[in-house]
Amino acid sequence: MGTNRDFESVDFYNIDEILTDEQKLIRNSVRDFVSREISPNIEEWFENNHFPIEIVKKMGNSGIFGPTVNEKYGGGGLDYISYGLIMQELERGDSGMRSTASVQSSLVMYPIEAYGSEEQKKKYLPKLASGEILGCFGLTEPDYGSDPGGMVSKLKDEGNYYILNGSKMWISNSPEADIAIVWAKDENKRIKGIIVEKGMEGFSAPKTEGKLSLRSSLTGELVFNNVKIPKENILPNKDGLGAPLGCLDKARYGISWGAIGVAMDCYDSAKKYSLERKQFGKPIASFQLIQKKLAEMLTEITKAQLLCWRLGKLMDSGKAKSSHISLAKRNNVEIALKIARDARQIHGGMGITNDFPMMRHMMNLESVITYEGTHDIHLLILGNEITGISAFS
Ligand code: TGC
Ligand code: FAD
Repeated sequence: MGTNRDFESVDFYNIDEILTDEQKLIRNSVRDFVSREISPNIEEWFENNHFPIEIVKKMGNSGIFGPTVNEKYGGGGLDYISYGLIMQELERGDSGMRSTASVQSSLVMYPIEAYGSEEQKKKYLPKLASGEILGCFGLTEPDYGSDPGGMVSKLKDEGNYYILNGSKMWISNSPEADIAIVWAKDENKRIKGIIVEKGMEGFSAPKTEGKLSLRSSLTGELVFNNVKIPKENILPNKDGLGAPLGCLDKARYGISWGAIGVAMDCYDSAKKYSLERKQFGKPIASFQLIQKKLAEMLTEITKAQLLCWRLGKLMDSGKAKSSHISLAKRNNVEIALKIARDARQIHGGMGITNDFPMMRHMMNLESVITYEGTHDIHLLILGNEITGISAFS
């Protein structure tokens, strides 16, 4: 019982039959990694607001970083369903752990591979893949969260180099990151991607304190005070708001799968608890209201699994639209949050303790439903897709 119980996966529609042997192998190896390296420690890390920096190398050694990145740069060269399954398993362990991997793979390695020069790819990707270095992604600013296009961080061309000024807020991994992919406007108001390295003069990354969510993940600011940026640190192959938003698509896709991991963990715990816990002389699992909750959880998990599998196929064939990804991120995080709440109720008073994972998952999901585009922003992205009318401008 509890966070460390033997986890049993949910596969009501035999989805394993449509996964390849390689995909199942990858999923099972990350599942073992989580059971070995994360689940035994996560409640303590969460309680102490501790990010275990040593997990970065362990994840790197286990092939968790850059699964879709080309093998010649140290990536896994895998398909998007494999990537999704990795995220599902990690987030079953903890959303903060999945966050670390999402940022490294989708928000740091992806832009370097997709928009970087050959030199940048060779310099950074193998080290990011192995976990030798950790990255972060700076888009959000204190006054520009849902509306990143309004950002005021500035890049000024000084001939042989650029000067970067501004600040970023709510940045996952930032206090420990060796490099930051930062988005700022040049003098033509065009958004550019910049690789900022730890130790550059005028650059600091203070930790954000007082978080009641994602407590095993580090969050901080990025502050740039006349930071001198060599010209070779600019990502040359894409600029404009579409560049950072393209990275977000990959991370949002991973979150869609990750949320299923949380939902499965809560469902598994609730099912087992309800079969063991007796009230009125019988297991609480025999009461219709408990069965209703469990049946609804299973239904939503199964729908979410099918949604993600199909979305993965669309990603692999290059046909996934941003709005497809918004639908999945929005739906799956919402159902995971409801399942976490219902599972907590099934555990009664015990459900509020850290003997069980639901409260931690619930608190984490309050960040997940906010970052990478809030729940309502994804709804409006879908509204735009349906009507052709943007509610933003
Ligand atoms: P809009 O006019 O719609 O678009 C501007 C340009 O971007 C293009 N575009 C996209 N390109 C690629 N992927 C997407 N998803 C795209 N969405 C839009 C678009 O075609 C256009 O291109 P062009 O060439 O015509 O200029 O932009 P808008 O200013 O109206 O804003 C649209 C909106 C609100 C949907 C967008 O800004 C948005 O998604 N806001 C939410 C911000 C957000 O998600 N921030 C996340 C920060 S990172 C983070 O949270 C990491 S947490 C990680 C972790 O720990 O796991
Ligand atoms: P706001 O944009 O101020 O939104 C506040 C409320 O207003 C929300 O409910 C929102 O839905 C609503 N709202 C805003 N605009 C509209 C509209 N047009 N119509 C209707 N409602 C609207 N960012 C990064 O760049 N990198 C990171 O690594 C990163 N990690 C994060 C980690 C954590 C733990 C958290 C909490 C956030 C992280 N973020 C990161 C930032 C995250 O992406 C933003 O918090 C998010 O995009 C929302 O921005 P905001 O917090 O400024 O909220």
